[in-house]
Amino acid sequence: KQKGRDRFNKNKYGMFIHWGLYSTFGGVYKGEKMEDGGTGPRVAEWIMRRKEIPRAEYEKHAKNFNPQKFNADEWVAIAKAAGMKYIVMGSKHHEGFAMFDSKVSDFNIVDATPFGRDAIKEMEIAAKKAGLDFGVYYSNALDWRSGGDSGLKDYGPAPGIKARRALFVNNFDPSPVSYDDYIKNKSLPQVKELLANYDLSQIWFDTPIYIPPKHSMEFYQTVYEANPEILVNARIGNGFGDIGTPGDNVIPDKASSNTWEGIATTNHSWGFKSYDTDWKSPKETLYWLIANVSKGGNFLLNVGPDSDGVIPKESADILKQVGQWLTVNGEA
Ligand code: JFZ
Repeated sequence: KQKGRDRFNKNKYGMFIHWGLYSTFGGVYKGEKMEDGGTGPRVAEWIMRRKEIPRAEYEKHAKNFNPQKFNADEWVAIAKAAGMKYIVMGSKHHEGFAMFDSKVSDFNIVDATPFGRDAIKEMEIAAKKAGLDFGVYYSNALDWRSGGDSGLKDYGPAPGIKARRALFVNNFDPSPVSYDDYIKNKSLPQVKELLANYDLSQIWFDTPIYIPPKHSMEFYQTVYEANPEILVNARIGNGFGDIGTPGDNVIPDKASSNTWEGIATTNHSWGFKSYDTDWKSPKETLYWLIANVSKGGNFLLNVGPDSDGVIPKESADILKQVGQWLTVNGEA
């Protein structure tokens, strides 16, 4: 993996994109915000779990997903102006909705929405055209729509994980399949689709709460066999992975020569949260970038486009101002 690793380490600064069906809610369900009742994280992409929206009800919202202002070249231009060298875009979050053309499940952006376009393909093309590396986030371990019970009953917590994370489970409306069936029939096949149909520099797996080592191993092997230079992050679970993550919005104390990537949000949510206007200033953002990069890591900074397909102007402006600083100081 030396080539992939060298490329990743040289890139240093990237754009994380959280965009999905959850973006149509903007953190509000039936007039109630994330903060009004419920348990679990208050980040907007968690609305299904936090408001305990049944799957049959949740899927109806795909009809509302019609981001007519989405323009991949514009998003890539923002990343470029920010001085970023790569993009990691959400291809399926815990809600189970694929943002790409999937034959494995029709709960996807092409088949289930009036929009009908493959957002991952458009972004892959635009990124490549601009000379940026392109990777995807894929929630392999958690899927509240078709992920069984997230592995809780079948396997229990993965080694080293505390059991109190029961809130990761869709116990409000469990899907009838077993965890093994979900991995075999949806999660792994969709990862194979991504590997076959898109040219990826990395895959960002997530939330290895109950996934057993044998399945983490299967994902690692699947990516490796498709292309050994594609890096996967440590959240593939159970000690596998090429890229370490210190934690969400965490800067490590010490420098390290390992391959790692700090991640942070521009406000307090990954997915679009209509009422969160508490943006990190350009100075604060620059601090995050320098704090991570000076310690030998990469920095992946998130934006949460809205359901029209627009990256909130405030965050785009902040990113561009940081980019200007990089240009003036000869780093971009
Ligand atoms: C996960 C997701 O649940 C969240 O929605 C978002 O996509 C984020 C990037 O990743 O959240 C996590 C996962 C792991 C930790 C914290 C939040 N962790 O290990 O500290």
